Amino acid sequence: MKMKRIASIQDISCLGKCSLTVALPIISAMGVETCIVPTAVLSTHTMFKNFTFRDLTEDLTPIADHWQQEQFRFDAIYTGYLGSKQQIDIVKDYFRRFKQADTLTVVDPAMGDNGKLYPGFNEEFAREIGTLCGVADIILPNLTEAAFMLGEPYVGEGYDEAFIKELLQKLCALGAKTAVLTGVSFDKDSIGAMGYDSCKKEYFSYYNKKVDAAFHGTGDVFASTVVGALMNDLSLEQSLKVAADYTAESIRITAADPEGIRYGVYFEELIPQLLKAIGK
Ligand code: PXL
Repeated sequence: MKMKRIASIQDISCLGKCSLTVALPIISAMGVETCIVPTAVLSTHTMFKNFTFRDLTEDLTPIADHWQQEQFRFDAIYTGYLGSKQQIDIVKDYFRRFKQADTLTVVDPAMGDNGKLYPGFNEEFAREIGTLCGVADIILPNLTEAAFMLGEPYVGEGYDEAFIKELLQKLCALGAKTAVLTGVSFDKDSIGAMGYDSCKKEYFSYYNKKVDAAFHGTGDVFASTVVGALMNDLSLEQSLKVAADYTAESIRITAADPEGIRYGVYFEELIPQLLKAIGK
């Protein structure tokens, strides 16, 4: 069987375990060729102080030009953390050039958490990311990103299922075919994801036990695993389960190590289990 090939467009944080340094190992391990389009090189992710930042915007269109000359095809295009409106416009151009009938576009609007945007982003940027979500097949925002994209107040707790369903409808109204909200929690013991397929008009969800710890890059672990699982022909619902279990277990083992790192999670150790979970 021909190996699937995807392109992932996001930054390289040299140390920090997020964006491409998560997408590349996870999706490759799942047996999918993972081409990368690095949008910037940072010495670390933005949780550290004094990180270096080299913007690669100028390289993005020449990369697309070359790929197009070579007539490369992609089974999916998956985008994460992006740095500017210009980069968002270029990603839309990648979609126009490389999206064929069977190419899945997955947008993780990685720009904030816990009610706040990451350093360097503002409300205008959030609305721009909303327009990128509008041209995607699947979007994977957390509650913070959803609120900023919709220009609504952030509600981080005390909400009910009807509230989440309404948010999902509004996210699909931006134009995305399917929206998945991550970090959804209706009680103190569980957390998970709820999605809405606007074509089938169906909701789906998956929850597991909440681990009382938060690490950078876990949204990227989750999104990368969803993409990898979908490319292994799992349904979106199955992919959410695999991704939620893998992310939760990565958080659990990291938090359990008192001497462990706190800037990312130990996703590497669990790759064998991840492959079992997708039947490899
Ligand atoms: O995981 C999201 C992410 C990606 N890339 C960079 C980041 C972050 C989160 O802070 O700083 C550079």
